[in-house]
Amino acid sequence: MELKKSLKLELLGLFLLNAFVLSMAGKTIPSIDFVLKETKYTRLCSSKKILTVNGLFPGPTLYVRRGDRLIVNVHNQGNYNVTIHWHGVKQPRNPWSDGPNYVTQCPIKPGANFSYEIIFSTEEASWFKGDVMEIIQTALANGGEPNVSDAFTINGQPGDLYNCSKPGTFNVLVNYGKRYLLRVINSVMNEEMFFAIAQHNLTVVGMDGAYIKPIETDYIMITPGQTMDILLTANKSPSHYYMAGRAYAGAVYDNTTTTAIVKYIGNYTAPSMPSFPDNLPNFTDIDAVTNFTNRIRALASKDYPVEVPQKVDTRLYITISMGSIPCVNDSCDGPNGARLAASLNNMSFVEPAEDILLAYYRKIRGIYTTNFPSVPPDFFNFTSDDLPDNVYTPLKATKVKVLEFNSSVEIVFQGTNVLNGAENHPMHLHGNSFYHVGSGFGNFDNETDPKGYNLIDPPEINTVGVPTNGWAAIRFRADNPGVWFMHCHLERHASWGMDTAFIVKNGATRLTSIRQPPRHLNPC
Ligand SMILES: [Cu+2]
Repeated sequence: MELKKSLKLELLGLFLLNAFVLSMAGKTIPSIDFVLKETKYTRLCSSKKILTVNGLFPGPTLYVRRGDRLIVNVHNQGNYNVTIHWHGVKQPRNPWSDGPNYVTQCPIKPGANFSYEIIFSTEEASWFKGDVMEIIQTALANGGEPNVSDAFTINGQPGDLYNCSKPGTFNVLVNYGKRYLLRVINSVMNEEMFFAIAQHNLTVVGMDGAYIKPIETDYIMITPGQTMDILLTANKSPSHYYMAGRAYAGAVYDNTTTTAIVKYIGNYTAPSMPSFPDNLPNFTDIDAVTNFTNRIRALASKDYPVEVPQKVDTRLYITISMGSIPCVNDSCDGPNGARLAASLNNMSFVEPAEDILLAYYRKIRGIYTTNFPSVPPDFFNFTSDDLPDNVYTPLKATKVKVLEFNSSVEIVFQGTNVLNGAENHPMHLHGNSFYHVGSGFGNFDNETDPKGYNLIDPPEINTVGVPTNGWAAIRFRADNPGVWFMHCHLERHASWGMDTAFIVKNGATRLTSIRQPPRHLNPC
């Protein structure tokens, strides 16, 4: 029982808000230590040990500037294999420090350490993320859906609406008339989130490390893996106001609401209860999702130009599917006793025994193949309401796609309704940002839909929410040599195989080629 409880609590969603900006200067490459260890925390009326960085939950904030480099020595004093991914950091020529397990490195085993060299290039804001292996192990062992979480948190605190949580509720203190920058990060494992602040407008000015044309809105929708920079002007009558986050419903979801409180500094009588954002959309409000995301445009100024490829060298059409793989005696917890799987173009990604990057670099054969399909194996009405359960049976394999250096790439992600599993999939690419040039519902039409592409000011992001039962088109230039993971940022989908990787070949010169590997690499 104890084990079950602890696994359930591991599924706390995490919603981070970072309202502080400092900077770090220095010419030699600064270095810091991250000690990963189990630390006891109390939330939702019970205590348990969770994996922390330097004893902190959420982990420490690193303050860096564009163009900085940083060495982070990660010491694994926890009980599980870990790696750390520096989400949204492009790491030019440096896939060695990108982090995904078995894609660019072997795991850091308990007791071992690894030094990441993080190269910040053009990003305006990013974050890091620890991959905790244990979290959905039970679900993976049994083949079914993982438990939904018990709570979401804002900066590690669930907030007033949960049991035993009121005293710890996160507060944001503001002065009347001042403007604040909120860096909102969706690090929830399995859900897109709506977020709003009672009676206050939000001005979204950046996303995924790039500026956008400011959007005035009374709520946002943010997918796992996305980050947004939001200006908040404290211009309402001094009082207490809730900021709140809740899920945009997926196939299964946690229907609780996390809150923090915006408190004006000064003399006034605080209300017994802060006002709640009545503009926070409801769980199933798909129009709220579309209306918000359709407004996102790149800043596209002289200083921040849009360099979206106008012509395309490599075109990929990738179906995103749920699926299932038969189990002996139908003994698994998925549909009809099968094991849940997820796929891209019906390929369900299998982590290889050795990391793909080193295998590629050292030309070791047998670790992966390069025949990830550019189109789905079958064409059918992907978004139909009544698809046979067996329309796709995912093939388990480690297939990657090779891209020529500096080629321009278009990917159309096609959501499907296989196993009635249609939901919004936040597709995330490592090592590159991409331009989100179009989206729509239903099946992508390669005659008519490209005519509606935004090739003027598409936002430059690294995680795109592919609309439920719809499609999203992205373009980017493959100018970062390396091995780059691409996956759905819903943790359960990624664990079920909704992943692949791109190998971007070297260019002709040293400066357009992968850097030397670090001196110390961990064994698998
Ligand atoms: Cu997904």
